[in-house]
Amino acid sequence: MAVSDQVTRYAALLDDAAREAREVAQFDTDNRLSLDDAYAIQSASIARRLARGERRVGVKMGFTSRAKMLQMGLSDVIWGRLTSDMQIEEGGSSLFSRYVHPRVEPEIAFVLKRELAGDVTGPEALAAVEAVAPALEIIDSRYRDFKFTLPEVIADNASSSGFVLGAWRDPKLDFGNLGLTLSLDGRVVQVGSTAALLGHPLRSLVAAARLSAAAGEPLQPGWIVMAGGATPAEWIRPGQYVSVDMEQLGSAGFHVKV
Ligand code: OOG
Ligand code: MG
Repeated sequence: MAVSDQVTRYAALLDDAAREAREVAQFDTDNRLSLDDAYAIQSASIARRLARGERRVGVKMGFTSRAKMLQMGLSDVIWGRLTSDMQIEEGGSSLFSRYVHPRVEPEIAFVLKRELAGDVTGPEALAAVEAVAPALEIIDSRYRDFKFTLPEVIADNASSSGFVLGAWRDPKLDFGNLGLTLSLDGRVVQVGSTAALLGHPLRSLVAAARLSAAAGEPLQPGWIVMAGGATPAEWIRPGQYVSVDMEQLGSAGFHVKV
């Protein structure tokens, strides 16, 4: 099969699976897909969402902490695309039936005030940040048993399914090593720090600027960048209240609706 046919076919498969909250079998266990093929599939699958009226709102970074690399057994930093329908209102709810087998992880998010592209330094990246916020990402791999190869998870938009943003704060606040907890129904299930993200979450933003520009989609003013899970992800169940609490930045949460 020609590569372009394969890209179209896998993009449709993963987009349909996400829309219908259905799992699919892995399709590249013999490692035929290159990373470029995988990102082409991701891009084509997101193009289908945009064609249905969703808006592009930013970027998510993956495997930026050792905790996540170890949990998933993969060690390359990856990225995915955020669209408008993925955002869950802070304090709001999200239907469990929308997902296949969702997990949640605590993150820190940036919103940009200007374009940020290519090889930038940490201070340059910081100068483009309008605000920072505590955040949660819902990851819901479309692959059976949440098992995948690196190209497969990239093709599946890095498992991204939803995100919640807490109140935006001034980025002048030193957010390089803030303690954080992830709680389910008020019970702490993970403890970590923003320093888990490549040593400093700004490094994740620097990587996002480089990778997005290389893909021809430079980070835009108003875009959100999710820096990556600071702790292992936790399974979530219907009826739970999921929250992140971050030193100085405050908290963010949502209900998993039955
Ligand atoms: C892949 C997504 C990784 C992160 O924050 O590291 C990710 C997965 O774990 O399914 O979102
Ligand atoms: Mg994540």
